[in-house]
Amino acid sequence: MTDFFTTVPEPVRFEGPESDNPLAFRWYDADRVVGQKTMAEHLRMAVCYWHSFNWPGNDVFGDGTFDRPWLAADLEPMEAARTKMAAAFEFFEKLGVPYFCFHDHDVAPTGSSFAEETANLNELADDMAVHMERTGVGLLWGTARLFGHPRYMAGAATNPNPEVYARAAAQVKNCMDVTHRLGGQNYVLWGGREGYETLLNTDLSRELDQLGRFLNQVVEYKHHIGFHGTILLEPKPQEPTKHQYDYDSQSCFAFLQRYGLEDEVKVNIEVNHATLSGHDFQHELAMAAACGILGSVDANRGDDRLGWDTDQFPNSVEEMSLGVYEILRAGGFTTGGFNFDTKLRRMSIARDDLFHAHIGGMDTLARSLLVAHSMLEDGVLEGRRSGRYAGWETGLGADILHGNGPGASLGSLHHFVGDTELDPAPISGRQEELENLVNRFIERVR
Ligand code: XLS
Ligand code: NI
Ligand code: NI
Repeated sequence: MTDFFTTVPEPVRFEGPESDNPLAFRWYDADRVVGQKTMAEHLRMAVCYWHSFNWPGNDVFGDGTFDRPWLAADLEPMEAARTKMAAAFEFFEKLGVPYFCFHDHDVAPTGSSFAEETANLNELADDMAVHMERTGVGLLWGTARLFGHPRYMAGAATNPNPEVYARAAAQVKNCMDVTHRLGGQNYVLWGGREGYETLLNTDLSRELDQLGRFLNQVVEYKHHIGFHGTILLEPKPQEPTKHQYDYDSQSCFAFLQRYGLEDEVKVNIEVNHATLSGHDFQHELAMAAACGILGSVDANRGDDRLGWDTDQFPNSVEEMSLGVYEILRAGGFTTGGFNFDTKLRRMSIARDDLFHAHIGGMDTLARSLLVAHSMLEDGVLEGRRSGRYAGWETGLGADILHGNGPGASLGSLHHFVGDTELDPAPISGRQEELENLVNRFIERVR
């Protein structure tokens, strides 16, 4: 273990809600059993390599502010990558988080040729395997960075030049191989450049076909190497491009169906991407679950006043409780989990700020799990929901669904309404009462 995070000498421990120790968990008690599983098993939380260890704290107007010595320009790149990795695993281990996630280029320098890029990644993957073995930290997912290099400025799979497609495919193959080798639970594709800046130079129909072809090749390769993880698309409506094809869960589902992949690929829902697409986090999860493609989550939060991906740490128990509720209703995660795709604010430059941020996020999710579980156990919300649709189970509703009796056609329904002088009475949706109920669960959870 290195000693980069010297101000946090001990692993972070659970001390309970009454604790005032800022470096202790107040809600996340990894082994606490909630329903059928422990908190750790339900939440399957991960730290992301990129924002936490690879981002120097720069923004479009200013330079890096963070203390990340391994990012200094004059270091030997492989040595710097090893130092970064040691600090990252020191952090994962002290935080007690079960998983991490990475992009190929976060962990390995790209070098000056494809051969060098491949060799670097494979060599550093060997080092990662050793760290993983030593710490017991697992890989939630790997992904290839297909949006940073200038060659990808006009897209990777959707580039007008097939040579760029080929280069991206080769990079993804490398990254899938490494993800597979490290026991990754999923493989993610976020199409940061798979969209357009202007329709004046874009052939939408071709680009969608290219993206469909690419994803089919990814799925074929997954089966070819016997990777048992899940392939995940990460929806985002825009940023960096004006429009991204994987706009939201519902458009991803339509895309997957069009290219015959709806049983092969799921989605990785990011809170801030949901809000950028004009939806609640809860909506994106519920829609993905309804379409049978709910895979994993990038946990973070946006800022209501800002129209970009601020990637702040989640801190709203209400927002997360509604999200976890949808996940539990759908049966919980299988290969998925909660990855903190989160960035410190640029002024949070102390080394232990990374601990405070993740502890807050993990506690928020743990408390939200307790709320969501208690709402589901109690059954009051589910009872109210199913009660609203009771009419579809028998009689007229069942006849409509199955094409029987008065439900057979528009004509027979016309007769039925005429004969019975049907005049259904509206029933209250009781939204405010339900919202109060959710608040009651939040208040009571312990
Ligand atoms: C960017 C995305 C990115 C993906 C991984 O907005 O959230 O970080 O999660 O490429
Ligand atoms: Ni993300
Ligand atoms: Ni994002």
